[in-house]
Amino acid sequence: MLKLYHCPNARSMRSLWLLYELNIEFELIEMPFDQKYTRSPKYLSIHPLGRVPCLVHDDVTLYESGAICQYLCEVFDKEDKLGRSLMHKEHTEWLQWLHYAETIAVHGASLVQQNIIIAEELRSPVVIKLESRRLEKALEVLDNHLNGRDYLLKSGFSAVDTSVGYSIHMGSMFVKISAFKNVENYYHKLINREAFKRSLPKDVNDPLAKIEV
Ligand SMILES: N[C@@H](CCC(=O)N[C@@H](CS)C(=O)NCC(=O)O)C(=O)O
Repeated sequence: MLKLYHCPNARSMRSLWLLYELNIEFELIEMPFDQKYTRSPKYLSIHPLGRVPCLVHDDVTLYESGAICQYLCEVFDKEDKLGRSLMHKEHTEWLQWLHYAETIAVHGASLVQQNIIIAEELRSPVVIKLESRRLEKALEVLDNHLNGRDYLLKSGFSAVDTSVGYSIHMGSMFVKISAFKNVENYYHKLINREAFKRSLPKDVNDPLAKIEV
């Protein structure tokens, strides 16, 4: 049994996108991004912080999107089509980008808090400016890396493109990615993938969206 707990547009989109890229069967538990669901006693008994993503595979429970990415590749991608296992020459580079995805995403998450979640009177223009600048810096490094490359790794598309791709997707709500031409071209390649499109939010009122926590 393979199950993914997911909220639309949240970091769990990384795991969902990757599951679609891997083309394996799984059960999707989609919840609205609402503490009524994410902090329900039932969900807290699965993920003690009540966040997403959370992946349950038989007796394994994982709740870090980076770990989920690595685990899914190790278990379901023995031929290293999307993963780059220990002996692969791109393994260390793959790992670096897997975690760099969070270096970008933490600033996006902070900007979600500042611009959307917290009450207007509690928002800080200084924090917004600082986090936007740090996000841009992280994108600048990525832009330099992508010079002359189609994807993060020379060998082509891999699972770490879903991790970093989601971070750009999130960051693009707050900074202009058109300022980073290589990032912009890369992002457009990623968002045209069928698996990415399938991971985009559906209407949570959709009767197919399964809510059971
Ligand atoms: N480092 C974790 C971060 C998980 C995380 O913070 N997820 C956010 C959504 S992007 C969440 O569930 N927030 C809900 C909350 O904090 O209540 C990962 O990459 O999985």
